[in-house]
Amino acid sequence: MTAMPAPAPMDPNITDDGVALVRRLVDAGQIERLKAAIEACRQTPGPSFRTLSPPGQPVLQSDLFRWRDNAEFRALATEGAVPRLAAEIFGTQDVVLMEDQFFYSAEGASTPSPWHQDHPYHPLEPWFLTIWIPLDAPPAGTGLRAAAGSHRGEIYAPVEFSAGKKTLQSDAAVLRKVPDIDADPASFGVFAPDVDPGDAMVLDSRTLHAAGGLCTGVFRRLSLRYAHPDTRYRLRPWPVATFWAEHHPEAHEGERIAGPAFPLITA
Ligand SMILES: O=C(O)CCC(=O)C(=O)O
Repeated sequence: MTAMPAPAPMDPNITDDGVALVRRLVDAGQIERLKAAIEACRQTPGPSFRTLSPPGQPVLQSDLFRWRDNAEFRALATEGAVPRLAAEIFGTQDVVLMEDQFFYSAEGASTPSPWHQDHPYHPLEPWFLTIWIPLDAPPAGTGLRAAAGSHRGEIYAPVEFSAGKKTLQSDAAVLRKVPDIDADPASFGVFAPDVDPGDAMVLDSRTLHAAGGLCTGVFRRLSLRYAHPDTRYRLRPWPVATFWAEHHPEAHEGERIAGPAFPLITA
């Protein structure tokens, strides 16, 4: 068994700040293949595909779980630098692949991904990781923004992203609403670095973040989510993402999530 290398130095730091920036995680050749993979997936939408923007507007679209039928997404999610980064952060040899998700903003799209935490969409504990990777240079002001340190605070209600078919199981209000971070970004310690295609922003699932906005060109990006191997179901009294009912309708409190739907990857 080979020892895990020490985590790469990161600034800010995922443990202290709940967000970190990693430069040049994905190379130019893989970026081009992933752009083609997004186009192929848009032509063959899966069950989780959504047009998030209102009808009649330049689109913001998203799909999840395409690692299952697309070789390029599978390679990114299960081999090489991305799962290795997740394993380094967890200090483990294996990680659970939860999901891959792409976001496609057409030129002229203006629908944002609103401020939210990834944690409350998932009936899981403990926290997990999102690795967000732009494939195009983000048009001005549309890159990922994260409220540093917010992973140590309250868990807020999940926010419905979609103007059409819903992504949440209901709109029951059980948790408090996300505060208006854009009204006073400095007081929330918002971290919004300039990023290049292939860089990665790494988020603790409890960190408040937002992205998107008016896109002066096509803007494609990916989020890969990984959990610690010992992650368990924690059934929620609030609505979670609709896909949980499809993937594991009989989940039991305390059961490990690693299994065929959420594979254990050796990084
Ligand atoms: O890129 C985006 O628009 C949103 C990404 C995001 O918030 C996420 O994957 O949780």
